[in-house]
Amino acid sequence: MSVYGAQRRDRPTAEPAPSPGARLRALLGGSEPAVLMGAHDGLSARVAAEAGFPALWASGLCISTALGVRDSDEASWTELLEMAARVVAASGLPVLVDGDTGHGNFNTARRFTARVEQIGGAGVCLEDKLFPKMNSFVGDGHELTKIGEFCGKIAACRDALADPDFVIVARTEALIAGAGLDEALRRGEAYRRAGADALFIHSRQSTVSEIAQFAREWQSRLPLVIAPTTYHTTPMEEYVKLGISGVIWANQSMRASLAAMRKACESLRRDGPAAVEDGISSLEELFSLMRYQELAEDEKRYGDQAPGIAELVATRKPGS
Ligand code: SPV
Ligand code: MG
Repeated sequence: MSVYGAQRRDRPTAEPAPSPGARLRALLGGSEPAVLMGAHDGLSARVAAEAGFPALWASGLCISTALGVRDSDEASWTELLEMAARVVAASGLPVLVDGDTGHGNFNTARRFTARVEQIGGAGVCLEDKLFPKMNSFVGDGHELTKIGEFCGKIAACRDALADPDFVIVARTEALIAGAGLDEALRRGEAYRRAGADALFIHSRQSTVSEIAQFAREWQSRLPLVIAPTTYHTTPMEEYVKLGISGVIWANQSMRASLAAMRKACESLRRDGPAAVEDGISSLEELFSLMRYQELAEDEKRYGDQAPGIAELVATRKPGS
């Protein structure tokens, strides 16, 4: 894949490529849980793709962090979308974009969702909290939106899409808000009926138990997606047993880079560059990840010193 995201030269032309939505849908319909790696910019997206993840989560928390703001609608939705577009383009993978609450009402939600489709996203995830939202791990004041209002958002988003395979994930924060299992189930069912393709059930407990309870009651009415940030010790086999369809490693990449940047900055300030050199990526690694070699090859093909370029320019028909 080129740095431009599209498989410019290596894509066979005979069959149209499946849409990003179709690719994500297929992953969520697989026999094993699909793992969606969290990404927050072009670099983290490329690193995740290189590591072999099949799909990405464009995390609102991590994009906000990368922008230097809090995950409480401090970034505008166009700022978040711009970063999500970088995640899509840099990875070439199906990307589920965190749409938070839809950034307002049904109208902002559908505008955002339509734009996610236009930038090549595979799906959007909307959560049933009030705007402005606060990250689910911060504080206790997580107020839920009315069920009817959230169903209207889902329906409006569905109607704003061109690709029927684009994935709408409804996320209930009922367990985060302390509203209980029955409320979470009631909301999940309403969102299913409103047209959601998958349900994200979120928990911040340190064990998987409330997710397990939910999954047993839910009985695969829609694919279930989870983000095991606090219950991270649960083995993947448990999710297989529970019939979970998607597992999101939402913020580990950002937290890894935060820890590494802090360590490097502290050591550089204290001991100078020689102290960190062995523990950081070489420039060669960076150039290889970003395919600088490809640019050199393109220079030979398209640059003004390229052997046949004068003839090509003289003979090529416009648009060919
Ligand atoms: C995010 O990554 O922005 C999420 C997941 O929404 S969490 O932070 O776990 O709520
Ligand atoms: Mg989020």
